[in-house]
This record gives sequence, structure tokens and C-alpha cells, in this order.
Amino acid sequence: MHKPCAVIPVYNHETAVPAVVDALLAAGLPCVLVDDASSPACCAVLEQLAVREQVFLIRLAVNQGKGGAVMAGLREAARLGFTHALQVDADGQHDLRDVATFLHVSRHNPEALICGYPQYDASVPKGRLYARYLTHVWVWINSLSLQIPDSMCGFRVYPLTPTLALINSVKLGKRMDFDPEILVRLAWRNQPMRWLPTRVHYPQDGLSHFRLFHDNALISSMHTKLFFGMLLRLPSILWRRCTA
Ligand SMILES: Nc1nc2c(ncn2[C@@H]2O[C@H](COP(=O)(O)OP(=O)(O)O)[C@@H](O)[C@H]2O)c(=O)[nH]1
Ligand SMILES: [Mg+2]
Repeated sequence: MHKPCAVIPVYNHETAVPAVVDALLAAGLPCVLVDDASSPACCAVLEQLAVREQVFLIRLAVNQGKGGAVMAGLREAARLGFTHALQVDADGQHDLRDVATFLHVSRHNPEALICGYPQYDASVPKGRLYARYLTHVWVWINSLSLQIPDSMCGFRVYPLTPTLALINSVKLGKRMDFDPEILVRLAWRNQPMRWLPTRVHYPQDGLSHFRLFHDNALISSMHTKLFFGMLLRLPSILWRRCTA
């Protein structure tokens, strides 16, 4: 059973989001938009989009952060009867020409989480690029494997059943700490994962709400928390790996 949709967390990206929705609908994907307590201007654009067939909109009364918005969208996707969800940013930084490939691989590996392996161009802010290397190393330690080559790219197809089983049983980070944390925790559960290269572009006039100090501090404390979580689970993770 493979019935996919897209889940798009939106926080004040009203200029870019219509083109993202157009591209996803053209690729045959229904869209679940999650308005993360955006400005009135962005709300109005999202309401316009939601008039269209196959576009669903949910509203969070209080800003949750990217992770909180994605989790709300994944729950809504399952409620609507979808089995898989493509997580994609609203700001147009992901290469939507890859949607068909991601869906093809997901359809042939329905149990797997399909993750984007980002190929950055020169537009990537250097501070972000270096911070990612630190995250890669933490993720290798905390997942007890080198199987996760990137954990920050928010372009992935989630199989909803195992993903919601995790989200409903653990309190995950609700901001920019979400993308790496969910991968490590799924890896602890032996979730099959696949990586596909995909181009990531930071538009010159693009609007990123990533807060360099605050979000990096949040991500560091998440890695530390996962480190102790990994130590506690070490015997059971290794046992599961050996008997898999
Ligand atoms: N930063 C941020 N993004 C949010 C929030 N809620 C939803 N989002 C969405 O999460 C995605 C990633 O945010 P973005 O600012 O582009 O971060 P970046 O891609 O890491 O630079 C976009 O689709 C945002 O619209 C929030 O509270 N803060
Ligand atoms: Mg972005």
C-alpha cells in the first residue's frame, strides 16, 4: 500500500510557497500545508491555496517550530488516509525535480525512510555548512553507526506507520533539532533508510528563519541528550542489531 502526500511546514514563506505547491501538485502529490502561526499575509496566501483540490491546510494557533509543524502535518496526513509523506520546505530550497525519483524509490521500498543527501551549491551560508559537520559526527556516535551520511536535510519521504509510532511514544525536539533527532531515534529502532542525492539551494533573496546561535545551541543540547539516551540503550540497540 503506497498512498503518498507532501507535508509542508510553513512559517512566513508566503512568497515562495505557491510555486512549491504548484510543483508538487504537478508531480501528482496532494499537499498538507501546516501554517505554524504565520503572519496574516502568509495566512491569506495559504487560505487561497487551500481552496484548490488536493490541498489541505491545518493551522497551529501558537508557533511550534519546524519540527512541531512537521509532526502535526504527519499526523494529519495519516488521518487523511495517506501512507507516506514527503517532507519539503516551503521556501523553495529543495529541488522538486527530484520528487518523482524519491517517490519511485519509496514505492519500491515502502518500509524505508527515503532521505535527501544534500548537494549544496555556492549559495550555502558557510556557518551552516561547518555546523553540519559537527552534527554528522554526533549523529554517527549517537546512532552507533556510520549509516547516516546526513541528518539535516528536510527533504525526505517518511513511511507513516513507524514514524508515527515513534512520534507518539517519545517527546521529540520541535524546532530545528527535529530533523537529526528523528533519524537517530529511528536508527535505534532499526528503521531501514535510503539516501538519494538532491540539490539544495539557498536563494540570495531567500528568507531563512534559522537562528544561528539559538538553533545551534538547541541542536547541541539535543545531541547531548541523545548521547545519554544512547548509553542507556546501548545493550538493547546492539542486541537488536546482532539478532536482526
Ligand atoms: N525557522 C522556522 N521554520 C519554520 C517554523 N515553522 C515552520 N517552519 C518551516 O520550516 C522550514 C524550514 O525553515 P527555514 O527557515 O527555511 O530554515 P532553513 O531551511 O534551515 O534555513 C520552512 O518550510 C519553514 O517555513 C518555525 O517556527 N521556524
Ligand atoms: Mg529553508
